[in-house]
Amino acid sequence: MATAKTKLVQWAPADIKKELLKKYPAKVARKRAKQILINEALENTTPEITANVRTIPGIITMRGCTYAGCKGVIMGPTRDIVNLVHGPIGCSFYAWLTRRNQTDPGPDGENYMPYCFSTDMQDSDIIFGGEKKLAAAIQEIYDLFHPKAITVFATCPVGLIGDDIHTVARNMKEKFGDCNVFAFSCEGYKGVSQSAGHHIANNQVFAHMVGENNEPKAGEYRINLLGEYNIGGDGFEIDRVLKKCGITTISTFSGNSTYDQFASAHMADLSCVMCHRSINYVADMMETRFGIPWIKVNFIGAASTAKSLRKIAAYFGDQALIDRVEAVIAEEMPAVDAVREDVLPRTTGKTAMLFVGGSRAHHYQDLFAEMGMRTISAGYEFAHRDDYEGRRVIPHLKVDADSRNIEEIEVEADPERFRPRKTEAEMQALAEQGYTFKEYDGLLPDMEAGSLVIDDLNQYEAERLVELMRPDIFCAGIKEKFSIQKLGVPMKQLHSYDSGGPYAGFQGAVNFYKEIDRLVNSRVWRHMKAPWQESLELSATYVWE
Ligand code: CFM
Repeated sequence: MATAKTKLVQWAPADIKKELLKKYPAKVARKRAKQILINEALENTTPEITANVRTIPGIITMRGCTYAGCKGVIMGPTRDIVNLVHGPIGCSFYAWLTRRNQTDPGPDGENYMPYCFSTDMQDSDIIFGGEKKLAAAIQEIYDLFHPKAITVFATCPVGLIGDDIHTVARNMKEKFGDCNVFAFSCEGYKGVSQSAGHHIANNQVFAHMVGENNEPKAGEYRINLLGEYNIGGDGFEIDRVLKKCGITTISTFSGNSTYDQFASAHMADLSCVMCHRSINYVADMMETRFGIPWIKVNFIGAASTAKSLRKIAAYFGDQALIDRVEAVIAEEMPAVDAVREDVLPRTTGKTAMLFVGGSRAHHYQDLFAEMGMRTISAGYEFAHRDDYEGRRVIPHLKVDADSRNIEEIEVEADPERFRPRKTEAEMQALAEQGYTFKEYDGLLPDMEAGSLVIDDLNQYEAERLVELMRPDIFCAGIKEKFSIQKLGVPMKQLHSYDSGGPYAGFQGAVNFYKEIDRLVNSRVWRHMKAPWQESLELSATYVWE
């Protein structure tokens, strides 16, 4: 059967951009044009992209809401804190167990993940206020479970009626005395996407939990792993590798995390940032208040994993750790290479498109590159310009009304607990070796010149893009899954991993190679034509005829 693959070479990126915009009204086209960029990064002129701006109403975005970013993303994966949603039941139900962040209850067995906590607001609460109901719900949780902490999340109606969730939380905290209760003003409408929810969550986690436990922590080479959420067990694989290297993880923000990990995070000596978009605020605040430097890491892709481990080892600078890390890489890589070499003849030259959140559309390009696959188009749902162009653009970002809506908290050095982890001379020596702290170059410099980078892609553009360019695989989320597959192109969910994973670390890379090989080489996709696509004339008959 003839495939439409040949279209790829017939279309220049500028023509594809024109095609995507053709059907829009002039005003919409002008706006979207600024979010569709033809990459020229390899010529050293990283172009500017518009990002983190409001979605055009009605355009069917892939984005989520601010509440999703706060409750689902940052706090959701924590196992021993009760997350109580103040709002209508749907907000809680649809955020319940849908993100595939895995947990291991650990020796204490405390794990509230299987529960769905909600105040279940009704019409009468909207009219008369929901504060009493919220206080009663907090009390009920305390009586039933006696958890270390209860967190409260505001949904849209709560913001609209003006329930003072912070005062309720503070009063209950004082009343209990042995349970930390605090709230998040993360109403769904608060920002332009879930990204606002990350920021709100980062602020409150830092203000209410980080630094609460000053007990010294055991272990050598102590790090925080920031922005790793244990989707499909990624965090378990990263933990396995770090442990094998002798590196101690004091806290993970927030895959399979516990209250104590947040409370003790200031005891680490280095913060390693995996997902820059969701957690860079905590990394910065941790450095300012406690003197913990941060670096960007990436454990997606075997080569990236090795590189990140070496970077952590180089920071501590201890020969024993450096040797251990090399030994672990040497031990892990043969199994990875064996599978990679097996799939390479079948995957080399295939093409991928990645439209995911605020970091995976970048990280997963490494895994595809290891399989000889090219990423011809990619973009984030809700990233900011620094995730595309690198952190150097941060001082030039426009602060609009939507970003101003999110509180910036003032953080200063802690008078007792601020402790520089390295002397100035040591930092200088690392810098001279080319070691970079607080740096992230973004997605654009890693993509080929001429590739299409699209921010906040929508349903219509996704389908047009696939029809025009016919990639061998398209990666996004559940909302896109079936519409893309109906076009005859395999679709891999890179949010939930469908039912697969882990894909991080060495063993994760092996899983990914095998799965993508199966997907891009399966013949089933060419049989995806619906009857009306095969024959344009369908005649209907009544069943009783
Ligand atoms: Fe970070 Fe994430 Fe992502 Fe994200 Fe997300 Fe996610 Fe994501 Mo879905 S924290 S930005 S808000 S890596 S839930 S684990 S997959 S959109 S690319």
